Amino acid sequence: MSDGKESKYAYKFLRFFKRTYRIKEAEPPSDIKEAFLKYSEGKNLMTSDQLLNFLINFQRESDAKIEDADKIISHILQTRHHIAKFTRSNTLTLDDFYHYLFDQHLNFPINPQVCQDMTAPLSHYFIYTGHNSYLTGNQLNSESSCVPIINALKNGVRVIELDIWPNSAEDDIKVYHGRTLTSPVKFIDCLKAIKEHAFVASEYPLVVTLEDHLTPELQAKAAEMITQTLKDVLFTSLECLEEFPSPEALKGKILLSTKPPKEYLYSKAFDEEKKDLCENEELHEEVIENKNEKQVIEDKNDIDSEDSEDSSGESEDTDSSEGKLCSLGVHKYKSLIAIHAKKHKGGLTKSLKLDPSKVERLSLSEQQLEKGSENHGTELVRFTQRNLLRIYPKGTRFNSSNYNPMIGWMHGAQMVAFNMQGYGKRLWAMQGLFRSNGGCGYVKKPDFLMTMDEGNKVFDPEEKLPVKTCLKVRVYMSDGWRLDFKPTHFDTYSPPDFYVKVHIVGVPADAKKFKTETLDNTWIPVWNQEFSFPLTVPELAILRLEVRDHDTGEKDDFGGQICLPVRDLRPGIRTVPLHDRDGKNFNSTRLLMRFEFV
Ligand SMILES: [Ca+2]
Ligand SMILES: [Ca+2]
Ligand SMILES: [Ca+2]
Repeated sequence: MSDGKESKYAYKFLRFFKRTYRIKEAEPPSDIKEAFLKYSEGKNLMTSDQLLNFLINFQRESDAKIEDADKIISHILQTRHHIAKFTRSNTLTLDDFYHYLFDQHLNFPINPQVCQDMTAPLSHYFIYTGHNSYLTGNQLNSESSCVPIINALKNGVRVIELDIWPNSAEDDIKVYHGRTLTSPVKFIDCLKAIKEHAFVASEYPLVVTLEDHLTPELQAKAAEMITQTLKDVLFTSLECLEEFPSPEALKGKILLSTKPPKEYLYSKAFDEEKKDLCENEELHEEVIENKNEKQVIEDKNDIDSEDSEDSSGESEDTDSSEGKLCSLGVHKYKSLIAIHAKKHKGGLTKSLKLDPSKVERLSLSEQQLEKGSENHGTELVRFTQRNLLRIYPKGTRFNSSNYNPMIGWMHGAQMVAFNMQGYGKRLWAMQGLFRSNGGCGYVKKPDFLMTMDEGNKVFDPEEKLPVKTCLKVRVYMSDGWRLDFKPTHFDTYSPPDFYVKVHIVGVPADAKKFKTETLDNTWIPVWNQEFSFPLTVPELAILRLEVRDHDTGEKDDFGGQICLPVRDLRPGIRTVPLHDRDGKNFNSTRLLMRFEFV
């Protein structure tokens, strides 16, 4: 990295001229020099005891052990000094020390382990949730495939959504985005992909939400496929759950979530008692509403009804005599549903009414939530203390874009469903939040969303909160670009002109944007600038970093990005790896930064 090396970069200039830019390796920032001097007690070499002292007191790694310091030193000596390790005892030079601090594999910015309590009910966590998980591209005519499902699972997503429909012969089940030109994929193939990859990134439970448009016959077939494919990893419960189990208790399990079918229609002979007037009325209403809904869709050619998980009008079209044959199958299908989805109708007050005898899942569109948050804020918070709330993108996001997740999170919504196949700052922020807690896909909700005061009052999202902590972020420098990019990648005739956007994505009171100055024509920019962020809800704050190359007369080029969960940031001097647009880690490109909570 350093050793006073100097290289040259030549750029062709106006065809005949060549302009040469020297690349001088940057010196360690003065903070690093000072820390070395202090902890090595003024010597040229730092021992492992001294390094340990630095880790504990400067980096605030309170549980660091002498073995950790020894390991760092021997790793650095092995990679940097092939001969010196035999001649020099276990100590670091200033340059070794700098090398260690600027190594993205040795000095990462967040805790890589699961570090939160995993024994609370599912409703206490934000869960990494995908929307239309089978789509490869846009919401209108892209292909459906198992590949995006597998990718999502590899990235730690814990809620997969499948829209299931009859095929044209009505003898098999396919997955696609209904009422659009998206091409289908077989349900059974999706189930197999899910089974195979469910726990590659996280051992905590996977929820599969089904948007069910099946006939009772095919629901029976679906039940068969599900039990055959998922077998013992499927979590089922005979009764409707009174409280959700914890992620810890559900490790290695898959839970199905959908609206239970109206099985009483087909099981008259088996279960006469279950049938009651009330339910009949509900069904009647539903038929009318479905008809209206279909009308609306035809009239407006609107696809926003995609998540009306009850929109299948099929059940009431089926003759009850032939229905009897599949009643057992439908019953079985119902018994596989661990998380019952609840229909949203008759206003939010009705949908958010609490039923102490059971817990359920409610789905709202981003617009329904936005509107609902205006005068149902505390009801939403109360509902999400025990029940699950899923928010989905509005249907007009044809290009698979995403929405502001903070509104959902501030109201306790566990499943803020995102289109995972694209990129953009919203998706990066979502990926950032779920880097927290070891990337296991479950992040504990802030305590204030889960508590009630003596007067039985819950948190009001409109309420102004006091500043809890202030995050100080220092951007020292960046390096590695020359190894990951061609000399002319950013500018044809000169090295890039980098600056860093330093944003906090968070609740409105916490959101803030800064950027460093632009440093012209250098592959190793040294900014050494500091920014302060007072935070009222650090649990939901995400540090968004993006490096761009400044250009005059055209749009600045994208360099690299990463979003980090503030509550998991490790204080001290840290190396922040940078990612491309799709979230793939560059091999060498990284930032050297410092984080402090004051
Ligand atoms: Ca450029
Ligand atoms: Ca330039
Ligand atoms: Ca430029």
